[in-house]
Amino acid sequence: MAQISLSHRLRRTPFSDGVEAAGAKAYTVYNRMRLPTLFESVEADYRHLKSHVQVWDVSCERQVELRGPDAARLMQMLTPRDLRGMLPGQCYYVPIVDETGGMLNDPVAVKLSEDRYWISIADSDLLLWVKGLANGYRLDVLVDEPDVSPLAVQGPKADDLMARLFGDRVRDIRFFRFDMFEFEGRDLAVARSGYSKQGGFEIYVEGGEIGMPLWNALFAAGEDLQVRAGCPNLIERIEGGLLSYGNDMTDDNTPHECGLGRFCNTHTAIGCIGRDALLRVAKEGPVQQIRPIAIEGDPVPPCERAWPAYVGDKRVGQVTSAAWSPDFDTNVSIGMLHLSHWDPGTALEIETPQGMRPAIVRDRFWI
Ligand code: THG
Repeated sequence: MAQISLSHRLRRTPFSDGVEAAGAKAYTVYNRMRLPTLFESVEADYRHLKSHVQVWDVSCERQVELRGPDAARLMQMLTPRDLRGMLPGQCYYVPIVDETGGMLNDPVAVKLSEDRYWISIADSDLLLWVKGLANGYRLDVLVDEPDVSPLAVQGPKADDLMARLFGDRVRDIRFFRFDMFEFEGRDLAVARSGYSKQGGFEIYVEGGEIGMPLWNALFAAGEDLQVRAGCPNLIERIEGGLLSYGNDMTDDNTPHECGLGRFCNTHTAIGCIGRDALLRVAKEGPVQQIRPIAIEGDPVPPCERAWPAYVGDKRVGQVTSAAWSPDFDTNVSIGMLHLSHWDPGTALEIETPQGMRPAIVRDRFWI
């Protein structure tokens, strides 16, 4: 295929100089910002991520900041997850839904204080929806996109690398919690989270100027740990069942269809914009849902468009993410299947660009 042309509109990040020097071979565009997708090869990057430690420029996970007396009220309007128990220092994975109960985004919410949140967004223009609500409801809250760029440190040696830079206290951060750590005189939020199942941290880098100094300090500290530049890895995230907004789900899907029902408390999330719509559809239950699907045969090509799933002549769903897994010796994939055909063990045929492939619905992801 031809290349995608670069321009100022496809925003650089505070770490772009480091990413380029490290030899990124391909990028995608996410929230109008560059996100590297490949360094050595998807398989080599995968093996390294599962064995060592990587530093990821995930600046494209932009923050929507809510600040002011109505910040908590606005935050609860956005999501069917009950936020009453959320404390400063916690991160919550939160489905964001519109008035029909359709998914607008699946971000990580970060509670900085009682009147201040960051919403660390997936790839959709959530800022516009949130500003619209804040203004339409005349809420006393500031909504903007601050100069904050997440840098992820992921992999089995992430604790060791981070401890060298920030001290042993980073080891005490619990999953989906954050604490403040100093770097070059700045206080940065460091959370135990990230878009992989290998463990690790996300540093919310506030102030683009310290981006490259921090990047360089991580690589200097981790030479003997074989630290490398990396990025969210397609194979690893499918194995782990981490969903990708825009690929695996859109605003046509409810959180329940996405398998995110465990992050919804629709009955008690009073104030959520999509609450009534979700209560209506919850009565019936979803008629389609995300499922892990193993696709047999040789490695499949990248899933650039949804691949229809069939049982006989009947279309029963679609596959939206797929990759060859060296560790599981099969093609791992994520699909959306109709309830008549979503049971584990169901045999399907997937229409790939290389023809029909037999496939089997699994009972869980590959973790
Ligand atoms: N970190 C931060 N921001 C993000 C992402 C991230 N924004 C974009 C994108 N990723 C949002 N999507 C997800 C998807 C999955 C998870 C986080 C963000 C995730 N899920 C855990 C899981 O499924 O195992 C569990 C979450 C939980 O138990 O609460 O981590 O990665 N800052």
